[in-house]
Amino acid sequence: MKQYPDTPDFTGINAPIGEEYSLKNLEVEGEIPAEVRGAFYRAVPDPAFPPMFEDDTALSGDGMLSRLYFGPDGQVDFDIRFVETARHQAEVAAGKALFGRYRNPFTDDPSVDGVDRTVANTTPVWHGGRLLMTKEDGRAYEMNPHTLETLGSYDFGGVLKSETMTAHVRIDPATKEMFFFGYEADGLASSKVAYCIADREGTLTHEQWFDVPYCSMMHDFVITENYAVFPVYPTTADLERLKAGGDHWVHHMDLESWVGIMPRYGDVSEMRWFRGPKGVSTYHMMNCFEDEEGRVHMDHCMSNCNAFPFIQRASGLNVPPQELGGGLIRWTMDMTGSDDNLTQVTLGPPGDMPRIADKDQGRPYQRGWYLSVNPELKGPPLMGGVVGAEFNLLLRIEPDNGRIDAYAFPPLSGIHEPVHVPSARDGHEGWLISFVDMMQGEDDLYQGAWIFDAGNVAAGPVAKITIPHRLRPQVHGWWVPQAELDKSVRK
Ligand code: V55
Ligand code: FE
Repeated sequence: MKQYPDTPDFTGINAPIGEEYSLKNLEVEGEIPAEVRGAFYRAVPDPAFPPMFEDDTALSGDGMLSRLYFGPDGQVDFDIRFVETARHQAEVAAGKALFGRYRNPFTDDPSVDGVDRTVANTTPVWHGGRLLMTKEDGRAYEMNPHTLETLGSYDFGGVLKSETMTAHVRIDPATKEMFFFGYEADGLASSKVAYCIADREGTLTHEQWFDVPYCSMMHDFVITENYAVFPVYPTTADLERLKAGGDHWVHHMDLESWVGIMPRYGDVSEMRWFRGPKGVSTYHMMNCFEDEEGRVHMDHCMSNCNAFPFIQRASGLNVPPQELGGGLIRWTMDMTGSDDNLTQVTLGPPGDMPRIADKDQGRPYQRGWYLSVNPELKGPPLMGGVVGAEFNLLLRIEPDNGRIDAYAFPPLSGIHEPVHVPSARDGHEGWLISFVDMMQGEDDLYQGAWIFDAGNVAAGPVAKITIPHRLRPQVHGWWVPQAELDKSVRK
């Protein structure tokens, strides 16, 4: 193609930008809390070239690494650069797209046979003093956290065997170990999953492989103090379909979901499988924890069908966002029993992009935050992002009692996944920082980063940073405090 397609994935807020730039000393309204010092890294997909196929998805955009940096004196700077993946470099050299459909190498230009096709566009991950850019279809790329330069594909110093690494790792707050997995670990449509642990320095200490009930789009997982928990939802891949040039993912409304649970330092042969409802889909878990009765509670942002329009199309489904149902759902698995049932309760309304304080990872927790769509919005939402419409409600929920506080954005506005910045003050819940998009008139788009008091989101932002340059929607972000940046292994 010579031009970007005239589809929601490539127009409006999703129109490609493809520009690397730096902005210094941004304008701030309000006061930046003294505890907010460090870097907010974000992963932003942005296709550098018009795609080979008209029906391409925003999920295939080249990864860009963006940083909002809060300097020691409260100065705020912004930078964004491409991840120099092998794929991006091959396309830049050719001056056009060479990689075809989402996660289907059989549709690529023959000149890039065997070239790593990940775009590293989903989550910036900080662990062991290293910054990685991740996407679940391949291995991570290591980045220089100061210059945003790409250092290359990352295999934990030659130790990782899995060909893939999730974009959703879990870091234990006590041990600082990083728990992660990679699905399709040995190739396309495989049911092999690698389960891995890296110690606090980032050394890969464990890698074990197991089989899932079927090859599934395993986007996220969770840990507790004693377990590793692997949810499996019925969005499946098929090698023959891929070879025929078809879609990687098809969602099945008649297929069961599963949750595999094993001792987190145990052997994969100890995995116990619990059977969940048919047809449901979750991208992100908020948290998971054990109670004193030996039950495991997993809180996840579930919907009654896969939310991505391009996956629905491939599956012969057409469920608009407002009919996806679901909610913030708790599944409870009893590890003391012997059957494979789980129970389900609803904690909060439908939404996604959950965030908890790092200290609460895998533990009983009193509060979490996520994004939703305001049912009382007096006007249209802002179209854009990867699901079609942006979220416009920031929620704080107390999972124990269902209490919810919210900050509502006006029509034609959107909010992206917040990062959480902890506070050292006793009883203070810390801060949330989110990028926001707001149409203020016919063609007047405001974009910025807003800081909220995490314990009082309803009060609205305590500070607003204006970004005077168009931004493409982010996927996930990661907060790295200054003290951690100072311990970076890369200078
Ligand atoms: C997601 C995002 C992806 C992807 C698969 O948010 C799932 C979910 C940005 O890429 O490839
Ligand atoms: Fe995700």
